[in-house]
Amino acid sequence: MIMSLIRWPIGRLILLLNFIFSPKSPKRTVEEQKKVDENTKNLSLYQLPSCPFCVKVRRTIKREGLNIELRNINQKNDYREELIREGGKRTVPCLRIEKNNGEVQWLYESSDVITHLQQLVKTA
Ligand SMILES: N[C@@H](CCC(=O)N[C@@H](CS)C(=O)NCC(=O)O)C(=O)O
Repeated sequence: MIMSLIRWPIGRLILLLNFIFSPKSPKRTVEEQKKVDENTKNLSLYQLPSCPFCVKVRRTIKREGLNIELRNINQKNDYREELIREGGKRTVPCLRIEKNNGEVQWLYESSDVITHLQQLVKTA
């Protein structure tokens, strides 16, 4: 009870600071952006709005100018259940990576997700 009372204002503060100090997206040509979008088209991020680790990943998404679907696990039970059933645990952030052969990989740990996203931008 006390923890959720503390967590709520901290979450709001994180969102406010994130809004004020929002990173800028890079300027790309249409062609360049198309290549990046192609590399990230099969990704979706399971996350929560005020989770600091999710904010860190979303800031990378913005800074790198990526179009990745965000799936709020509190907004849709299906997302939470999917994450637990297929990913193995309910920790967020988690990046769902659908490979070209249909195989799905669930990548946990914000730092690993960020490294993966930056790698995709480099190879675009
Ligand atoms: N080391 C992880 C920490 C992630 C984490 O602690 N996420 C919290 C939300 S802020 C969470 O999902 N906790 C619930 C759980 O692990 O079941 C990361 O960097 O991604």
